[in-house]
Amino acid sequence: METKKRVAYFYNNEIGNYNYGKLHLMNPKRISMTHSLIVGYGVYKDLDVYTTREATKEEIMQFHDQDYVEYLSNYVSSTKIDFLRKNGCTAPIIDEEAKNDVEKKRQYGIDVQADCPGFDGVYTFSQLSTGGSIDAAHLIINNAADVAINWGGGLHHAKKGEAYGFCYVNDIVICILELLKVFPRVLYIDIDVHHGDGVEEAFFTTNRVMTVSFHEFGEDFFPGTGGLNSSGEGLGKNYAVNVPLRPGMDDESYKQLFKNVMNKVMEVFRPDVVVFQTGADSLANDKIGHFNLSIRGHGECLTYMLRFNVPVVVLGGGGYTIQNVSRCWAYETGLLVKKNLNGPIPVDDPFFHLYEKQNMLHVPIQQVENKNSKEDLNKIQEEVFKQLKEVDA
Ligand code: ZLS
Ligand code: CA
Ligand code: ZN
Repeated sequence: METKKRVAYFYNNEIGNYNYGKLHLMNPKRISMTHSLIVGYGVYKDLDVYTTREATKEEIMQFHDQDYVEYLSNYVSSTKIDFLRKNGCTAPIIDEEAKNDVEKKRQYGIDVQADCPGFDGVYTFSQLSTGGSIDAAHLIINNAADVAINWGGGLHHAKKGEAYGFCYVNDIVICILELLKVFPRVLYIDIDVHHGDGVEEAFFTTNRVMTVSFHEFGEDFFPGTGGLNSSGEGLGKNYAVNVPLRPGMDDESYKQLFKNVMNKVMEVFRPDVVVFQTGADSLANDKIGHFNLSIRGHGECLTYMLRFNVPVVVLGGGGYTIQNVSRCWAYETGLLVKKNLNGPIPVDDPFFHLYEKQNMLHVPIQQVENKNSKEDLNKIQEEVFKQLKEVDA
């Protein structure tokens, strides 16, 4: 018998106001859009709602290098400096010199033209993303929730001393480090269309964390790591699981593979807690990813993990067709409180204009070619099972 779960939800109104830059694909507004739908569909009242706080420097330095964190926290964009100067500010601006140091920017992965621009408030944005993931972990630790959601988290690429792939602070690694203070074994699941490289790397040599990432792989798809035989080292041998896939994955093949793999993982690893990164760039019609999942298919992967009666931290991640991201995460918040959301977007939603072309929660998807043949998928599953046979947790 499945019992009713206590579901906690972290949100801060500020997070949607940060801006990676006009041309960038990562848009924090999708977090506010998700929140509006959660309120509009009435899911809100079934959640324990918490306001997300900013993670402290000390918390962030549990994973990241001090010099990198100092650099990020002092970051002031050139446009902001120009603005301040134009308005007669003569005071020294803390890291003006450092920030204009091209060498330092390169070292820390900050580049305005590229994936990780320095933008106004980049550090506070990262603190908010991370604060939610830490407090989600604490609620689970204190047995105050069975499921704890932070849609502002899930930034899986950030490295110890470097921003990478739209991610500056790895809230997931820090969340898992908190959980490891209490729980012997943590399972990390990543259904973002990209490989969860930062999290995998952080726990590559330990058998206390198993990382499992499903991702698009090949033809130079970012980040290029996460091949079938990257499986951990030392004590961590076999505790990194990768499921590299070609474009066009559809609901049926993805769900089947996901369930088969996760069932085996639960059997051999028996985690005390699950951290689930639910990047929505694996949905159909994403601006970066090339999978073809429906919102219902994506959601079924998440709810599949509830049956094991292990507490779950649910985090966001990628997702670049922002109307579909908010639809997906609002729908999944509903699923977690046993509500099957559907129907039109509430007309009084403050972002209603963004959905006007297609005003339903669930949107139809076109059939595209699945570049993964049945044989490919069987082969991958077989390889993963072979690896999991070697796990003796
Ligand atoms: O997993 O593919 C790359 C690296 C590049 C190509 C793009 N150029 C700008 C840099 C060098 C090889 N990067 C990926 C990163 C994807 C990060 C996914 C994060 C996550 O979902 C978790 C949150 C990438 N794919 C697409 C782009 N970058 C990209 C496309 C278009 C633009 C505009 C804004 C910025 C620069 C121009 C950008 C990035
Ligand atoms: Ca992934
Ligand atoms: Zn992604």
